[in-house]
Amino acid sequence: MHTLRYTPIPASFYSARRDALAAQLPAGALVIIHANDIYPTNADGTMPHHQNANLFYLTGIDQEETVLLMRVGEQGTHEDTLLLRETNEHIIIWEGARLTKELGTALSGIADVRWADEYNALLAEWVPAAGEVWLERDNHPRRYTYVQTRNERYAAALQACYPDTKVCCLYELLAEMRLVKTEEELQQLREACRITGEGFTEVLRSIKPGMGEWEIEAALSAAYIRRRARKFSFQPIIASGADTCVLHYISNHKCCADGDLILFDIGAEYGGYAGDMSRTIPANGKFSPRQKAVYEACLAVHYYAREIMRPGLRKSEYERLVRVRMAAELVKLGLLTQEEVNAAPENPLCVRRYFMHGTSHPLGIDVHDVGPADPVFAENQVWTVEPGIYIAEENIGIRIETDVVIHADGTEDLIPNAPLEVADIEAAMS
Ligand SMILES: [Mn+2]
Repeated sequence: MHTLRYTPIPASFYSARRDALAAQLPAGALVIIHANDIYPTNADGTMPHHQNANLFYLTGIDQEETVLLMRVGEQGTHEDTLLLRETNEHIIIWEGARLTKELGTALSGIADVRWADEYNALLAEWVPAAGEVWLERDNHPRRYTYVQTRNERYAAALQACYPDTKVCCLYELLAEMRLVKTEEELQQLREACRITGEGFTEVLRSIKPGMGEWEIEAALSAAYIRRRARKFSFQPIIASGADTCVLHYISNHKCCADGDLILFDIGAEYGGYAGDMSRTIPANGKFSPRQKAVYEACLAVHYYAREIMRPGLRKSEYERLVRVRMAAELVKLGLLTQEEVNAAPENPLCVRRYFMHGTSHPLGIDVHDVGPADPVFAENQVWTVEPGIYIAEENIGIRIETDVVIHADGTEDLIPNAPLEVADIEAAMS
């Protein structure tokens, strides 16, 4: 569609997602999902709008002030209404026209599109008539609430206005749905990952000692946006030297010194879907023997993790198996003793001294995408695979991450276009 930088998923996908959600809800349920707020910075400034992931998942609409209302009837039938911000003279001059009702329908598959000023009147009619009101809430286990979201604010207001109305949370249902990707979603993720790997490989060739981490960030940003990404899918980590051991280093303010490693944790966002990749490279194009030994150890664990990621394996069991494999590598590197590992050989938590994060998280609209607490791997789930070894006393931090789709017979690497082996990295940089 000419109004978007990306090729959107067809509206039939969004209709099918709403059908699947409605099929799990009781007759009389009213679903209400709001766009995320536009957050202020200072003076007349705002943060860029970032769409609510569940609203995007169910409508494909990436515009502020959007609301999805679904009235569920018997046997999963449902009537959907989309509220959009109406364009006016002021908006046309300052921001450009917003979606028309026709475009709203074309993108979302929802026939009943109205302007957002009908919001209060519609809810005054539909909320008291509803048996249950189902609201979007973010129950991610690691969520930290700095401010109330629009959806949380509405939940509080609803309970105050209609204390007898039963309010239910959509989080678990949508988390379960979003964990398994459809073919349309896989297509967006493949493109996000293609851009992520291709842009990195292009930039890799020009990296030299003395470059600023920020210069590499700028080159990556150009490489991604030129390929129709909207932006990085998260704050990019370009960490050299000691900062390779800072897991979420994002200031990217140092110059890369000869002999340093540079750890990249980067991703492009395409069509609302996130790529997420880590690579670790020598600033001067050649790994030292010790850097190479640690890299090869991490890579062995990376391949092992991809190998055992199969339908039917539970996530926590997978993480345990990866820890066992990592323990063996850390012993070989002289970082752990065999005695330490033997104290708990089935689950050697001592590896956390050098590998302190999880191996994998779901990937999708969100970089840390939603899912049930401890899911069982299944076909068409998309996961990152990202073991790391961080030795602060040696200024060696290595993380090797790709994204994979789980198929019946194994995993599909979504970033095969970025060098992974030592020889390939050194060749690309020579
Ligand atoms: Mn990741």
